[in-house]
Amino acid sequence: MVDAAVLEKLEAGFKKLEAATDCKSLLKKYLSKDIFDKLKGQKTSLGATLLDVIQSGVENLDSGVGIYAPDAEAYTLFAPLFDPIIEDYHVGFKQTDKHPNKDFGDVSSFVNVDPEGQYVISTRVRCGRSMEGYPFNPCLTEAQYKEMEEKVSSTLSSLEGELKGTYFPLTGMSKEVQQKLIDDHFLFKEGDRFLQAANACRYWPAGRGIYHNDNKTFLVWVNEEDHLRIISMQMGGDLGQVFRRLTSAVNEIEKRIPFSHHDRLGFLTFCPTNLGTTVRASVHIKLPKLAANRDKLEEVAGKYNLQVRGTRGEHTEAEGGIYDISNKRRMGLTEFQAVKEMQDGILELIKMEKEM
Ligand code: ADP
Ligand code: CIR
Repeated sequence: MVDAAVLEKLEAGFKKLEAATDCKSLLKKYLSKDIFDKLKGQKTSLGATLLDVIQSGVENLDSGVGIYAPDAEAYTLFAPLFDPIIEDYHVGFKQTDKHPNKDFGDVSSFVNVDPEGQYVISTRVRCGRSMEGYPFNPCLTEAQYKEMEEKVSSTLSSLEGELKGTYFPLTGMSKEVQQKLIDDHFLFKEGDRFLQAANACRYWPAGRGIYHNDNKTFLVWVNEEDHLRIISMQMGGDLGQVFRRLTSAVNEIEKRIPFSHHDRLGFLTFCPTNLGTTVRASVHIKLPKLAANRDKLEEVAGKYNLQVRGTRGEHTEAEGGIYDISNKRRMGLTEFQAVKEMQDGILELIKMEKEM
């Protein structure tokens, strides 16, 4: 049984969403009264409710999506809400569709998207992974956060060659070092209100940290939004080199840590936008002519299934005309296809900019 206090919050949240006529989130779009009534009394075996799923989007009416999965079971139990949102975000991944098996494809077919270095400042590809046997943020205990951090950092310490690096826990890191890592785009920001409202920042900074190699081209975020975010990045537009480094890192880490995988949804993540491949391949790019109007840029990018973000990531503004442009879809296509979609779209945008 769901507590009376939780039910009361749920009813108030639903009313708030109903009244928010200018709210554009997918939560608002798909949480009908029927679905709400069907799901409000449900509880996962770890005790998570619909409130855990929707509270971020209720508190932040400017959310693009607005929901998170407190544990793996939530994707099944609350499927009447998750499934249409997944289908909408991942552009046509239907409720009867099955995400394909992992396939990095022929990584040598990726190119430098800007060999003359005129537009692209840097390139990054990341993927997310959840550790088997652990729920997501709102259901984790402080002891679990620390245990996971220990498992991940000790595993990463066995990596060699280009992937060899050091783990830096957030606990004890000076504010200066932390801010420099954030400003240089290597570390997650602190105090994300969407994550906070989703109950994803409890016990912060316990169990959180970053691993990176010396030149910060290979990085792993530990226990931020997802258990692991595996990242490859470097200056310039050499997507081939960036993706090759990522695939070799993921292959190495997968040999050592078992990850949560769902037969239909692919790799499981806290946010439904990251399911499936979990891959976000992005460039930091300057397109002064195309970007003279951000709405226009977003419209053109949308045609290629690309998403435009600000310089410091999601929900930020562009600084100095630098945009973060990445593949939007992560489900219903392979890792290779997700990165290819980004490569093809960026090559088109650069071509358009040149012709303007
Ligand atoms: P995520 O990649 O996990 O979805 P964000 O949108 O919050 O998360 O971005 C995380 C960080 O990665 C931010 O500091 C952002 O500026 C940085 N970033 C993303 N793409 C690039 C890129 N191509 N080059 C450099 N930094 C990047
Ligand atoms: C939102 O709904 O805006 C936040 N919860 C973040 C969603 C993830 N964004 C995305 O487009 N990948």
